[in-house]
Amino acid sequence: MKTKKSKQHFDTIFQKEIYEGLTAFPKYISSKWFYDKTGDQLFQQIMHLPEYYLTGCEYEILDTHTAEIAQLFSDDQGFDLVELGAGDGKKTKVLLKHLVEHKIPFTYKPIDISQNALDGLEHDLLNAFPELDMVTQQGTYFEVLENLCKRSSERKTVIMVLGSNIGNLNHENAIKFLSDIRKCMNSKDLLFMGFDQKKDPSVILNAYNDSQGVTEAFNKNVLKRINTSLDADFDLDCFKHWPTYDPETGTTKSFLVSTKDQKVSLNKLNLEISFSAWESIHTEISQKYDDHIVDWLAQEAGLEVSVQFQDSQAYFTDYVFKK
Ligand code: AVI
Repeated sequence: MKTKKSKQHFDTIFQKEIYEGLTAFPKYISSKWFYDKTGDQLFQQIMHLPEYYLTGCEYEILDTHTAEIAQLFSDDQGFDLVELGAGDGKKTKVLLKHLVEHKIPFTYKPIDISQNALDGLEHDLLNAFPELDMVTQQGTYFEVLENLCKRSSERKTVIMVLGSNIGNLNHENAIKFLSDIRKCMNSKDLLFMGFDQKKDPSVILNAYNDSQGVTEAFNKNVLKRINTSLDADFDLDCFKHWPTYDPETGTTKSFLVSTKDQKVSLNKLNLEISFSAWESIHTEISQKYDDHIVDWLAQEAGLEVSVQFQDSQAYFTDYVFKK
């Protein structure tokens, strides 16, 4: 067994990143690896948890301000509604219903990394709205933006990113993500994006530490994924799910904390990792925002906030950005 970073060969980015993260100090794993089939299902469950207010708040925004939002998006020549990370599309459905019922010309273009999610979404939406003009695309944000940049049509495009997905990026990467989007936007295009807001720290902490333990299972699922894909032997019972929230920075961080001295073998990587008792693996950030932070991020990325919509508790804000 090798424990040092000697010349390693990796077959996949997953292997490379898991190797790098678990041999670093302090240890880390990117939350993008949460989303295998089980991870997708657990996240669907999280969105229905009473403590996970984000989904309900954003639904309220879309439901309350549907007509206003539809008006903002509309264009005489019709428009393309590109949704990044569409998932099951539950929240978008209210808006789609309004657009279809009011015969506003548009094409819905949901994009997701998971073909499974897209198939389910297509089936569900075409059942509900047979007249919906819909083109699904499977891919990463990066691939999607590349295609968007290459488009030749002058048709207005509205890019939608719901659910505060941007919160899983640190500020540097969030600015890069926003800049990448801006580079693909024409003058009449809009970006509609959800940002979870700073609020009572206990409300935030509970959202990442639900009483049914679904978020714990979601966090630990990444170890299960490593066990399966990399022939590893993580004992999930010997790690504790530990979310934190820092009200100064607005950053929620999730960790997996080793409850004892232990060694874990990742046979496919020919690697043995040692954990000291109470050593952590940082697995996720879920950034919380206020208007100042969002204005700053937008400015850094060359964007401008034109309108914003908030739920009745001021927990969540959807911002509309233009170039
Ligand atoms: C997808 N993302 C915005 C979720 C969040 O709130 O950071 C993922 C999640 N992690 C734990 N619970 C939900």
